[in-house]
Amino acid sequence: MSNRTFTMIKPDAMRNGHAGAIIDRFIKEGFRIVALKQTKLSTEKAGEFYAVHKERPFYGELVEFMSSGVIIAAILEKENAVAAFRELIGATNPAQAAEGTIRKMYATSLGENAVHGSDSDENAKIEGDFFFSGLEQF
Ligand code: 3AN
Repeated sequence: MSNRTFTMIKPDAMRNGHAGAIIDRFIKEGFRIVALKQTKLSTEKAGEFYAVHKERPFYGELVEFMSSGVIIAAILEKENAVAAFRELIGATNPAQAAEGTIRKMYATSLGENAVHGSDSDENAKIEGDFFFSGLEQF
């Protein structure tokens, strides 16, 4: 069990002005910020990040959406971070997300669901290293 996870505030939440409230929620829920930056994915980089979903029918739509605007990428730390963070963000589909979760509050649809959260310790490390060098992780 690792104590780090990786997240992105997606282009929909950025456009809708929810970034500040979402970061505030991370901190209030006890996640420490290890690394954080605003950036924008090219379609090539978004395709690389989501390569595990290449065969899924929504891959093209996902890559197009994730490269459609700026995002905030962050590495967060808390005990049992991956599971704790997925609980905080809620189900992939906001219609099925529990009351009070970030996706319930800020996501608009299954495709545009406000935040990403790593699904395993292994992917948290891979995804964090995709965006941040060792010198940017404290
Ligand atoms: P999660 O982000 O909750 O781990 P995954 O890994 O199943 O969900 O999907 C990765 C991302 O792909 C989701 N965050 C969502 O933006 C998008 N996605 C998943 N399923 C669909 C779908 N049926 N249609 C459009 N986009 C989808």
